[in-house]
Amino acid sequence: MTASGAAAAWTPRLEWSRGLLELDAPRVMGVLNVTPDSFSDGGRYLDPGYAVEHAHAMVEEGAAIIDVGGESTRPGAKAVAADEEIDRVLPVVKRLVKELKVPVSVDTGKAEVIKAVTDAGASLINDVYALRMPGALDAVAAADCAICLMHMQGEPRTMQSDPRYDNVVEEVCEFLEGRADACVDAGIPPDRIVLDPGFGFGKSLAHNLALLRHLPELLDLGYPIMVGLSRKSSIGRLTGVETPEDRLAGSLAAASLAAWLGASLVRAHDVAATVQALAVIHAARRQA
Ligand code: HH2
Repeated sequence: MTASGAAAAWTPRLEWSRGLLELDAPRVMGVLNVTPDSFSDGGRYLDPGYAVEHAHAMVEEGAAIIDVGGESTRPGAKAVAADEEIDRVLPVVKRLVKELKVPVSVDTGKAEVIKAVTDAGASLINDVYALRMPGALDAVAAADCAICLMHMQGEPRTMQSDPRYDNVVEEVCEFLEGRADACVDAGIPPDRIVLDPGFGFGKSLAHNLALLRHLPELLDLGYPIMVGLSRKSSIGRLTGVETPEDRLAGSLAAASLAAWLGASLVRAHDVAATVQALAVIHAARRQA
């Protein structure tokens, strides 16, 4: 499989008015879930002290951005009210914005949470609903931040019950293009937008594999691409490894393939190992 020519000719970057993330090489977004029920690190970083310590450790390991989540989106997860989500993430975001040398992202789709964390200095909103929740688009347009728009079919509680597409790659591209257009129409500059096909979000294993193989078609939309495959159940199904924490080798293979095909950001739990794998892929891509 060849590295995407489009990606080689174009150097993606992500900007917002107080900052810039150069994406001239694939970067790692470190996952920090301050939730009791996330599928792989749930309950571990509910204490803000542990959460901040883990964020520092991920930055030491080479994370270019830290993504703080206060509500699990795993299939069947329970919804969390906005004020509870704010109570979970805001103390952590405030400390990370002050203490870290890398930008802070928040994984949320709720307008109230977006406003609270961007007022506190979060640089990126990572929204698995792609700004479709009430008020979310306006909240990002009014804030000084970048936005990751992710594709999801259905909603977390039911999304894996029977996902169906006529052509998953075309439909995901169309959806993401539409959401990016909505952002631009709302006044969000295009260089603040990153797109994510949403692996595991209303997708079967076959859908996930098709999206991975066809990642260069998403790149043709003209925005940097982020992927989140780390420890996910599709890696478990392909490898037969049941425990999410034990899926490192499979996660690295998937991250490497995505980076080879042009992904600029890889959302990962195992930062040091992912940074190492992407360094090799980047060197090989430069040669190509
Ligand atoms: N995956 C998860 C959460 N947020 N955001 C983007 N952009 N892309 C993803 O693939 C993605 C995401 C699920 O992983 P995790 O945060 O580890 O689990 P949980 O949702 O259970 O907290």
